[in-house]
Amino acid sequence: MNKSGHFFLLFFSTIAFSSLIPFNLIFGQSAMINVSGRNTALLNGEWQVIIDPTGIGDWREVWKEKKPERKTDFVEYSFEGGPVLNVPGDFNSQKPELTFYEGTIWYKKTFTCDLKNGNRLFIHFGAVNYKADVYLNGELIGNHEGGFTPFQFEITNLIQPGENRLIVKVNNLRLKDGLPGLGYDWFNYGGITRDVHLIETESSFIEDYFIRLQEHSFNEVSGWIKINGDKLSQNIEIRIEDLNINYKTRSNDDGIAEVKFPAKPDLWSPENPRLYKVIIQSETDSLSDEIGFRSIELKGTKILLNGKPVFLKGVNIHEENPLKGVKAFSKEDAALLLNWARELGCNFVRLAHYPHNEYMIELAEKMGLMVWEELPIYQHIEFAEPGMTDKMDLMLREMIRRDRNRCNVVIWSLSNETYDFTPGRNNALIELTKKCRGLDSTRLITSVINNHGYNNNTFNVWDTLFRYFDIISLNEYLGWYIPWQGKPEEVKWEPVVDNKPVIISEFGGEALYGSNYGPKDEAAYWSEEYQEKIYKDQIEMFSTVPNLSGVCPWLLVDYRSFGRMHPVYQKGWNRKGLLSDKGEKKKAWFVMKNYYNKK
Ligand code: GCB
Repeated sequence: MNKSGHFFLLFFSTIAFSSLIPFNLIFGQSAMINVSGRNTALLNGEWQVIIDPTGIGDWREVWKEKKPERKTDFVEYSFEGGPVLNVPGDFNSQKPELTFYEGTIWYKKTFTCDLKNGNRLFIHFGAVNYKADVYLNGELIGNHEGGFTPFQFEITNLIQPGENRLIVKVNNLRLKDGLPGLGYDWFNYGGITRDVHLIETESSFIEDYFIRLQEHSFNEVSGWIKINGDKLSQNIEIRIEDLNINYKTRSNDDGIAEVKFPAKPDLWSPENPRLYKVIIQSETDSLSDEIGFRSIELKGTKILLNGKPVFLKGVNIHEENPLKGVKAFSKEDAALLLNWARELGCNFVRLAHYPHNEYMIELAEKMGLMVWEELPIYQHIEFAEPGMTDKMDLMLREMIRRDRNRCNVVIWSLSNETYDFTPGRNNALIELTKKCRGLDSTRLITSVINNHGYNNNTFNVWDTLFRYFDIISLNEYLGWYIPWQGKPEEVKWEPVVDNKPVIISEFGGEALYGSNYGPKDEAAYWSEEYQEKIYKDQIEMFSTVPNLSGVCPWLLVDYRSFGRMHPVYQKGWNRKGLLSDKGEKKKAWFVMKNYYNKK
């Protein structure tokens, strides 16, 4: 089948498929799940690159890799003899001249591939920040927008014997209609930032599944499995040896198999992060996963984990390894960040402000850390820009699809600190919330609010969008951006914030580790004592918050952000970490740890 015919079919079958199935089974254009459990080859390592600050590579058609043919010819670009960059990894930290770079870099990798007759081949990117145009053997095969979610292209009919040339145009320019948009308080690490895999499958394979505890039950597992390919209807078995389960089901003509069977698993929790080896076997494919079973739900103003009230002892984390000053992407990076969180006494982490790499989620699950996962719908997003809601929907589907089988993900957060005066904002977020619930009703949903006032020591949450979410998540910086107006333990709340649980999703202030420059009771000297006092006051204030169900300091460790320009105290780092960028513990760390130990 030729290429255009192939894509037409894919597009057509998606449309036909969606009209046949209920909304909560719409799958979008996203990548297949459980990559590590499949037959893969990694394309990580050194890639040749062309740095293209003016963007002229499109005009020169870099993907064609033209070569001089006559004696008088010359070509003004070449991958040969040029620099190389490591994949996965951000490009900014790999070469000094790329530190501040926002623009295009062309990446090239060659590979050979012996595809078994009748099998299919996909190229899968864990994430590319921000836009990717992917070319194979001189042809554009597709593109993707969004820096934190996976995507793939089928290349079964596009590979050739011998060497194949893969070229990816990566562009990390911030965009007015991007997600996130033009302004954000973290480092815009560009590049092929996560693993790249070739995935070989049978002609029909298990593309996706959702296996979890049935809501409101501890004795039943339910979900579905989706087959992709020419043999959609298949006998499928689910085996969980440790539970003596050998369940049989069958996919229908759309490739969907229903899953429902009794089981009495040990429930996953921070105290007992029990995972079960689950084998899914169809007639043509077999996959293994480690799945945990738990319930997370609301009862009035309480969050219940496995039926019991739980207080979320959290911390905010950006996807950055501060010790190396790089975007975090590896198992080792995940271990560094999550071990710190555990040392602080957390049972919960807010992975801000975009979906982090899979290693973070998987390791957190093994360590017993509940996760808040978030979309990069941040502050001044232009909701009314054409195509914006489609981008948001797609990113939502990509995020949920990748991680819905990870039981430690207990909260989907759809946005952070958007503004009620932005045209289209309320409607867009209300619709997104409905879609999220349609895709996954087994988790709690929130969006972070910081449209509130503070007068006469009274906190007034006037942005009532929270009525649409399960949890009211509030960012407040009393004691840092907003001076206290009375005793912290006497703060009043108006209106009494509904009958929902509240999480203080951000609070804190900046301190430079070891700062000894000026008076300790003045903010302008970034002292550890000033930050420590903010934490002590905040803890006093927590007792005044109605329905408080969790807190999340901003944040675990200092992180790079070029908007933080003070030449003595910041030097391009947001210093709100409880740890310095070298991992040193600031005084506030001990205040927070002590609070969590007693909680
Ligand atoms: C916020 C944002 C977070 C910022 C933080 C700060 O409200 O949600 O992304 O980085 O404040 O440090 O000011």
